[in-house]
Amino acid sequence: MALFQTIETPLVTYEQPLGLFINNDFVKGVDGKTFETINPHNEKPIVAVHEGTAKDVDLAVTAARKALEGEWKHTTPSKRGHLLLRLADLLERDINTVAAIEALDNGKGVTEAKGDVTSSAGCLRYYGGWADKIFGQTIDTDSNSFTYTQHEPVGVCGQIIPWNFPLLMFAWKIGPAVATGNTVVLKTAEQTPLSALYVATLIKEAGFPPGVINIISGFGRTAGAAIATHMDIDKVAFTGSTLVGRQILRDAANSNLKKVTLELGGKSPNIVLPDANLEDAVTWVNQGIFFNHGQCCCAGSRILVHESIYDEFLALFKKRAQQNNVGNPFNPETFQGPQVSQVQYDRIMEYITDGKRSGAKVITGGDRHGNEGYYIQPTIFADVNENMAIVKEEIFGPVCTVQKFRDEKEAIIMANETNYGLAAGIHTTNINAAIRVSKAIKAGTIWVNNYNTLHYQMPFGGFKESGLGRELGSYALENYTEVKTVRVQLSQS
Ligand code: TXE
Repeated sequence: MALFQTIETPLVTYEQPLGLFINNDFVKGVDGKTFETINPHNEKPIVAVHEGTAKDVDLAVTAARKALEGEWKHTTPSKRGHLLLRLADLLERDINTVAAIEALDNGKGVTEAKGDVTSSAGCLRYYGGWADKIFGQTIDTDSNSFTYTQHEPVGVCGQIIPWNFPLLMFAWKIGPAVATGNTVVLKTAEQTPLSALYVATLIKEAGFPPGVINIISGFGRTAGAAIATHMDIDKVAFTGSTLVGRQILRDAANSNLKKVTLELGGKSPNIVLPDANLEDAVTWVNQGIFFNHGQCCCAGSRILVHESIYDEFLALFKKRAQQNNVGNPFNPETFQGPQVSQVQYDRIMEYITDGKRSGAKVITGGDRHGNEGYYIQPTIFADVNENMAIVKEEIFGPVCTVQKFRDEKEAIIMANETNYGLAAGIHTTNINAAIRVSKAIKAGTIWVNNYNTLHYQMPFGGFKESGLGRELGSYALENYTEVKTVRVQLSQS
């Protein structure tokens, strides 16, 4: 099978790389396997890409190790920064192509996809700026010695990303790793391999030395597991399900105790206090659950509303959800496209069926949208209780539950009644209540009077079973550096 193919989209026609990206070259997998990626809008194959397995991961790790010990080691921090800035510029130059690939492969609306490209470029620039601002400390212990710390790259980093934000997750992962002088073997999700392969051409064009960033298309149990268990990978960063996150931690422990960061699932509460500006709250609650078709780890899927405004809120929210533009990703007006895959579609529809069966009331939605593609109606459930699966488990689709609370204390108890702790929202005009409730909620990000407004300058990650460590912001740099302490005994003459 070829290594490139021309693909036509309603927005652009472009050359799609199909190979694995190792040592700045597109190559076939050692086992000669390929797999198809499906267009979720019409359920038809887009193209087949070459599949990486453990042998290809080995080759990529060898390339990454060689780069780490060779040219990359001698690339100055400023130059590393410039390469990231250059890559950001190239991404923006090709925004229409990259956004079209995301719309095609993932199903997100092309306008949202352009937002992802801009945000990815912003993230790469942000970390490009950090590259020459990484420093340690000098520590004065006594007059006979000189002690300092040095922040060194961890080494070869394995990075495993999901399909919900294929490009953005790629940028979040490579940005801090490359800025701090590491090299990378990144595995994309099997549902969405295309955008990262296109960006690989930009990596080469930007001038990154061979082996610094290697990209493997492949499956979790083969290529993913090969990364997690590899003896020559020094760190693994993973975004995905909590189930696989646990496996990665076990794999790291059973192999070479590589460093691990995990960004996992969530069941985040979005609380509307009685004094909230109701129209604004409805807008953000809608954005909180239905943005990216509900396929956000931080989605505000449990909506908690004070009993005094519950009926009014529910009526407004229903109206708002029904206005969400669901349809073809290539329509610039589309807010919600199809779910990413048949598997995800089936999983979400099972939750909807289970919710109905267990007695929850469908306020709006509750069915598929149209008769082709993995489309699901924006769905709101009310009259639920805390034992229902739709209240307890991550659905990862356009489905939420609305519950009543009596007072702030009860809202906090309900909000924390979960094994997850990724995010939460609070809607109120009372600053005291906002800060009081923020302090009481066990979650990594609290959005007050907004939701899902992630930014590359702000750390992001989970309490409890939502993960380990923080991505983004300056906090992410710590994941990618080892601190070395040097103590020098001074001669007295
Ligand atoms: O995730 P997986 P799936 C949640 C969400 C969703 C559910 C299942 O609830 O419904 O997970 O989605 C790779 N070793 N999230 O099945 O399997 C896999 O190839 C190493 C939340 O897609 O966790 C892909 O690259 N890697 C989430 C990545 O892990 C393995 C985003 C994610 O796939 C592996 C996605 C293994 N044994 C899903 N098995 C978030 N936090 O944003 C799989 N992978």
